[in-house]
Amino acid sequence: MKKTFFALAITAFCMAFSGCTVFETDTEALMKPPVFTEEQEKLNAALTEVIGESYSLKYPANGDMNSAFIFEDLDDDGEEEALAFYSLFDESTRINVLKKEGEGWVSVYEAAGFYGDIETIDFAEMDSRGKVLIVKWEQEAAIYRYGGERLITLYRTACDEMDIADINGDGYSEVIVFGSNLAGRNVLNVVHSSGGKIVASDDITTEYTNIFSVNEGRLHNGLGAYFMDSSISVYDGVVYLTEIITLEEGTANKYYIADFVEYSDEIEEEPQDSSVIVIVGGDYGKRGIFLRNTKVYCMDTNGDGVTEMPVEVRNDSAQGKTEEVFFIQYMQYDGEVSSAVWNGAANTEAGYLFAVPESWNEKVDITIDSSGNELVFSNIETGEEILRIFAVLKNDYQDKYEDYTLGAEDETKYYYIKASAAPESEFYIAPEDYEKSFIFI
Ligand SMILES: [Ca+2]
Ligand SMILES: [Ca+2]
Ligand SMILES: [Ca+2]
Repeated sequence: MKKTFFALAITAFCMAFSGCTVFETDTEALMKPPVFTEEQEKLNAALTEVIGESYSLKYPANGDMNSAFIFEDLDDDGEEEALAFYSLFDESTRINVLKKEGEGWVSVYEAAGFYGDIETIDFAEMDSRGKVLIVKWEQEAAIYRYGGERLITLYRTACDEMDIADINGDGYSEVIVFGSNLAGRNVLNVVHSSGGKIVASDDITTEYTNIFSVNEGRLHNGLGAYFMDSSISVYDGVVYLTEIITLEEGTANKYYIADFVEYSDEIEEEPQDSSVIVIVGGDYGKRGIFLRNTKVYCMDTNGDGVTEMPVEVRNDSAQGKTEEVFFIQYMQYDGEVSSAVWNGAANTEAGYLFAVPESWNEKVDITIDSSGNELVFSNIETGEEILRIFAVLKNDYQDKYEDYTLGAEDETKYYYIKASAAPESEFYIAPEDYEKSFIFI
């Protein structure tokens, strides 16, 4: 069964791994205590029969599969097997495969694993040969295939973190292995199936410090791509960066937004063209043109299956201000030119983007009203307020919003809008357009 490419808008997801450096961490990822069902008791008995009583079961710390025994039809023969991970006397963790026999279970295969805990367990199809088991050990990742009552190690590698995604969009999964090289730089490689073998691409050096969003998507030419949005630390804070990884005929490549979106070479000297992004905080070279201040990420904003990349637009009037909020454009590249398919602003703390006409970029100033974390649009020329947006948790007190209209809601919040522009104004947005103007992030 092939994985379906997800083409719906805004399907980026944040991954949460504990104890990692690559991805932003989620402190809620806790191990579940073992609670044995009747079936698990039988498995426990089968395991005790072959290895004695002095073992301790290991639970994957993260991911969906975090119970003591994992049930899966490993060889796709219609019968579920069970996997158990355990260690004896604090030695390396071992894997045991059990199969059902009558009412009980018997152990059919036993394999050495690696030292330490197990972080995640996944099943995926990396080619047409069927399912593989992917285990992220503490410092390694390993890929196994089960068949003929044997568990074969197809591939193993040192690994700080990993992710599983269909990078090239062919319906089969690849494994992205994150690590660092001898020089201390972050590197990744793409483990994929090629010519009947599981192989790794060459290492790619990457810039990220903390990845906060990954998105399987497609580039303009239909090529599948893995969009990584991350923060990097700079001398005076944090900026955000997109790196795009592809797997093209077995070779992994990395792109930046600057490879798809035109920019002015003069940009770092003196911003002349205000329709172009101006983020200057140091000598970042070409790739640095699209470092941004706003924590937004790549997504398919218009649902056409092609992923857009966010860039910031700064109007001239905004220069010299200390707390700037930028217009954001989601850019799509057609192979020759790039164009904005979405234009608006973000309040990343409140978790939304709001679309406004591109004509506003030159005429409107955006601020975040720090007292209420409201996004405020105002006329640069007159200073008059045009529109403000306030996000409030649904279970918070709602009384204050008399002058506001409910613009949209999601599971947890109401998004209220207070519009001050008259209907004939170029800064008027009709209330019936509020809801579709939001993208929740
Ligand atoms: Ca089976
Ligand atoms: Ca693939
Ligand atoms: Ca799109």
